Amino acid sequence: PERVPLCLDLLPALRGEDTTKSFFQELVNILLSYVCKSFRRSSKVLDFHHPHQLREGLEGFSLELPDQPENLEQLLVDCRDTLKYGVKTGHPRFFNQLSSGLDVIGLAGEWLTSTANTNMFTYEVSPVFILMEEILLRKMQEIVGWSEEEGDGVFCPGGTMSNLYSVLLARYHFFPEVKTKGMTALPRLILFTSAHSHYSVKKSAAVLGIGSDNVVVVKCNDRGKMITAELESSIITAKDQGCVPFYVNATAGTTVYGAFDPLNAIADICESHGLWLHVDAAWGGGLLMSKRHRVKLQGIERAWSVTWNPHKMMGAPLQCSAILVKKRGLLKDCNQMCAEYLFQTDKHYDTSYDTGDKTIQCGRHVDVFKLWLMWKAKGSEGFESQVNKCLENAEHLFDKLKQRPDFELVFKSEPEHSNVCFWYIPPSLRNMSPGPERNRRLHEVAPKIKAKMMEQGMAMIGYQPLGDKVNFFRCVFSNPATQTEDVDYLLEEIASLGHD
Ligand code: ABU
Repeated sequence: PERVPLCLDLLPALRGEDTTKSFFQELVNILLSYVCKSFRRSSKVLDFHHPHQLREGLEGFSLELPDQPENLEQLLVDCRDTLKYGVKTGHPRFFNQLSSGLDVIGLAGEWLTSTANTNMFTYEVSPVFILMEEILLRKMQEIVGWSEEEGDGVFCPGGTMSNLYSVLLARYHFFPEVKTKGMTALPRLILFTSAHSHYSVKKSAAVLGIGSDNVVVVKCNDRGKMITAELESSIITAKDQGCVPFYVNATAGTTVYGAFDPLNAIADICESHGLWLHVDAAWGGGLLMSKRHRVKLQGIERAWSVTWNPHKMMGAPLQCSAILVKKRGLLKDCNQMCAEYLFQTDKHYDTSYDTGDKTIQCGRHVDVFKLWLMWKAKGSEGFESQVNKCLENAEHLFDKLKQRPDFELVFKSEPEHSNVCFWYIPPSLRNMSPGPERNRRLHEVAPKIKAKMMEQGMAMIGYQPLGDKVNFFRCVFSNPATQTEDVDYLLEEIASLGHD
């Protein structure tokens, strides 16, 4: 009988081309079927199983690692099952995360990137990708509003890393001796960020040895925007206490409320106190692509550094995050270690293109090709329509919620980004007066609805408490596949699962 092929029969095996081709054809069929299903409303967003169920193995899908090789047919079944029990983040009814959607061109870019399997540290191994990164960074800097003489940056693994870079660079800018002497050579540094900002600012302070206690959390107004008077008084207090303020993070598009801090007012304060201004536009940066919405980021051009995640609002496949730095050369000065085995200075090309020494990584994944290809495919205008459409979905949801007596908005003002925050109020709570007992019961509503929703698998949305607000739903739109009919579906689904 004919032997079922094993991975040893694939290339580089002698005469392995045919086996490799048919293996890939089968794999492409699996992937294609998954892609098509992801967009089909009749298919589930997820087929949820508890960790112990998946761990124990479902219908022959075993996660255990064998001693003997499995054949290629089994590997294809494993590939199919891996997708089957995962979450279709490209599904039009996946509202759970800031990064969602399945961009077909972006996906093609990711496939090509994996096929090229190279490293972003030197021009010699990534000539085309290094130049694409330069072009993309320049384009993004131009969109931010920096002049041709300004601007540097790198793509790195996610918004948290981009924010970490910003704190690292700010500290180096004011205290270059930190690179060799460490924190012992420095005074007590203080940084400032708003109560609604991303937790990565505190994490950066912890990772960089500044300490999370030295992050001053500035109060926000009801809409989640930093109160600038509070920022100014916190800076003065820190100085009076003998500390050295050096950095302010302003958020353009907060994670939960989608709020935009007043960038110009914050920039004025930073200028008058000589502080580094970072704008975390991981989520809000995409709005720069829209003539209608970019006004919300007015003042971003005054930032010293900017985080912008195209894997969020622009729909690039994960991961795709940039840290943009106004001052040219700072990244290199701060991070360069001149490893001689990699960054030889006597190479036969312009070694300023060996950008690896600007980063805190050594090996670096190619995150740029998919975005470059998407930009080619859509043009800047394509991104603009995509962003506008997501915000229109948010406006639609907001209008619907205003009309319904069974839902309550967390804040009454129009959404600025695509975040819409709300409670579902079950019949048993509708006539209860506000107070601790109602809050206690309301806090339990969203987790219960979400659990049922995940068991059924037809939609997915996130919830959280925030400040004095008990658990509420946060709906976000970044998936161009989502239509208003999906928004309507979501509300009906929540109401039917939450009705008591
Ligand atoms: N800041 C990372 C994204 C968080 C979210 O998807 O909700």
